[in-house]
Amino acid sequence: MNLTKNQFKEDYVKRLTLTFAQTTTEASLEHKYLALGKLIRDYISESWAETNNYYTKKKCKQIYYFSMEFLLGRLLNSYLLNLNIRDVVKDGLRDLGIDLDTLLELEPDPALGNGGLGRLAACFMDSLASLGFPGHGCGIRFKHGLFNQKIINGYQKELLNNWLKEDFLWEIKKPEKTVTVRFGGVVNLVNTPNGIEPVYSGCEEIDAVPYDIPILGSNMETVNTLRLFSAELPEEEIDLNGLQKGDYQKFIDKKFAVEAISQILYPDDSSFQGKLLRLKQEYFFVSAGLQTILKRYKKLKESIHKFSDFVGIHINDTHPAIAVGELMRLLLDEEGLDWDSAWDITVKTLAYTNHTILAEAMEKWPYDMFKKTVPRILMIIEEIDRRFCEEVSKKYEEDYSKIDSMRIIYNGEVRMANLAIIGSHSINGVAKIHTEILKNRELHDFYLLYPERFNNKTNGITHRRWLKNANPELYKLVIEKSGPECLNDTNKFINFLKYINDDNVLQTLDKIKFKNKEKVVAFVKNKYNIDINPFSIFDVQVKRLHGYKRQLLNVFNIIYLYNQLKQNPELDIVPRTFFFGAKAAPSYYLAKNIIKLINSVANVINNDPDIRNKIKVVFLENYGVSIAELIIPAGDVSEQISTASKEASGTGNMKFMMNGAVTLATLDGANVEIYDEVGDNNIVIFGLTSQEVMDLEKNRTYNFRDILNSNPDLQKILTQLSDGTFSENKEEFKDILNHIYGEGDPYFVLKDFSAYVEAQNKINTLYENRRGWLQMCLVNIAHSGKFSSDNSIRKYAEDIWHIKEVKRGE
Ligand code: B1H
Repeated sequence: MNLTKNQFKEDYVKRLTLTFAQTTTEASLEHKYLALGKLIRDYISESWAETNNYYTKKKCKQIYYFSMEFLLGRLLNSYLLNLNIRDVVKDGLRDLGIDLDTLLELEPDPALGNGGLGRLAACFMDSLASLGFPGHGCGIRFKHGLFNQKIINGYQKELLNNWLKEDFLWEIKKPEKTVTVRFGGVVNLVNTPNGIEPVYSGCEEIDAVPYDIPILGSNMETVNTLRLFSAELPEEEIDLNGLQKGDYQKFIDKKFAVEAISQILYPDDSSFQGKLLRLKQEYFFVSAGLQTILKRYKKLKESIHKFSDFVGIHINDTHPAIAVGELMRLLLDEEGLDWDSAWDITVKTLAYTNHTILAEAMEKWPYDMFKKTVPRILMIIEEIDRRFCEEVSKKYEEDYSKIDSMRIIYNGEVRMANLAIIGSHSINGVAKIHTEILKNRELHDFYLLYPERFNNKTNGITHRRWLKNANPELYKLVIEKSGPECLNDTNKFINFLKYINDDNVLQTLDKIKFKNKEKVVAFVKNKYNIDINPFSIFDVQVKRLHGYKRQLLNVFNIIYLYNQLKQNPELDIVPRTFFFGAKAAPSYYLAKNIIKLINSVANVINNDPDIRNKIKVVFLENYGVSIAELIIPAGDVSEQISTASKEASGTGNMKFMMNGAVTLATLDGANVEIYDEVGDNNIVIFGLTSQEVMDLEKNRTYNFRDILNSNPDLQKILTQLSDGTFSENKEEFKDILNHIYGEGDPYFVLKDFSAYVEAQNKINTLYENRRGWLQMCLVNIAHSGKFSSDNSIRKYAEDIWHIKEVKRGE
């Protein structure tokens, strides 16, 4: 937008005075921040209304991205950047004696997601709006987002996240758009003059109240909507009469049970718990979202048969897969369509992304629970299942194993992935290798049945948040050197390659990285009172804690290095700082035990004078989007070391690359594509391949003892886990020891250990050649443009959603 400094100052002072009846000198920091936020919201609002009107007027096809999680991160700085007024605002505030960066730190970080899946949804929202696509988000307004992690004596403690403690600046409550969601009860189908109709009795009705957040594109024109629903007790249920009689316990209990639906985000990443409340959450936002979409559609006055020409709905993993049943219900019961028409519309409207092949993450609801909670949806799903079996048996005749593997209801469970696949016209994986594994192995039978539905859409990240916002100096350098065409097309980052032999550019890269590292040094000193060396290699593994992500492999190498340095304090290595940031699901004991190990190892190493500060270990508490924005720009080495075949894509890998880190990786997920881009000389690859892992799993031929018996270094490390080296309590690391000795090292940590140590040595050697290292960083930055979520979204738009960019002027 066009805004002069003086205009901004005038607007700001006015906003502050009108809102808080204070001048800039009297106002608290909090009020200064809130006034700025409210002013920016004003600036956005006009375009927001215009965008919506335009979409309606032009009857643009609109996409709704249904996701349980949206891990947005702080929004104020993004809004400023996208409005292109950050500099004006910063200067204007400075004139008023206010520091913008201090205000930005006051914004709460809405943690409405667990990890990659939720962050991907947020990057996609940003890209949709920035490219000018009509695409919105639909999810839950969790009162409490992902827990805040506190490390106490090395253990993870979970604290309640209370991001809504103060008003959230960016949401607008829309009570008039409330819809009702129905749970439980009994449904009977009765014959009426209008045909068969469901009659409900004894169900519970809940209000879904929408809160809208504006998603502002960098094109300064599009403002899409992220609509999050909150569960409330309908007003008519608030029986004041009852309250007066003092009989309010029942009312309180009911209110509590209803509001529970949007109280808290389940903190599990990649594991399925089968909890009733979770099923209710899923149906709650899906039903509310679909009802809203249908209402809006009706205003277009188009035939319901054309629904999929105007609406596309994306199912982000199986969490919203119940949309298949709910859309059918709305079309059959509310719109009165026949089965075949309703089914045709449903399949054409829905598309599904699979994000994992981990068996423990697969959503399978107990049949009885499903029936009690959403009886009408179960009836419909049973009919979908019956028809599906009929269709498949025509094709495969008596091959029951095929039917059993694909049908929805099986063994007393409702399988949500099967439902999503059968009810969608498109099924995509999130990286090439992941999609291949889906097609050839996990979903092979479905692939044979519906080959045309399967496609790959490699994940991406928005460079606006992960470069422009998190590492502005590097962004400036890339744009300055690679040309203004990079502004709108990150594929042009490749022009940066021209500078591979330009010492000035390489030096500038070095300086920028160093400054970013110094910021982390100051943060770590201030927060943990640990001194770290900004000249050391910053080796970073930040992501959720999970066995398959193998933080354990990283720690084993650190212990190995420690042992080496103890034996030979003269050992010539480049100083290293190992950073970890990871939350563990509260009930995932192995993961929590690994956190304890990291902290115990850190404590020993950081305080051992023999080590002479050659290595340091830092655990960054409460890892989330805000910490990521600090640490990723400072990373030299990006640890992407999952057991091959297990990490569907990864997106942290892309963020590090874009910020000029060298990836140390297995050939898993999108690492494979990063490798293909940058080539052998600009990435360090090690370990088992996906095929090797899958073969070992299939043949059950892996025996960790074979590795252990021939590797004294590993024997020593495992002994140290129970001999008092890292904890006086010799039982301390029993979950980890059981993971190896009891479970047989399911993620091949021991198997890949030697290869990993070798790869780490290679990193050391490469880093010693400063110029060569900086050249590798440059190559990585230049190739990172390929992994922009803009590219991913363009492909979704073209292949799956069939929508075009909207230019309002036209
Ligand atoms: C991913 C999940 C996930 N895959 C269950 N699956 C959840 C599964 O609450 N739950 O029950 C929550 C999340 N998350 C991640 O998606 C993959 O592991 C990453 O490899 C991938 O990059 C990311 C985005 O596609």
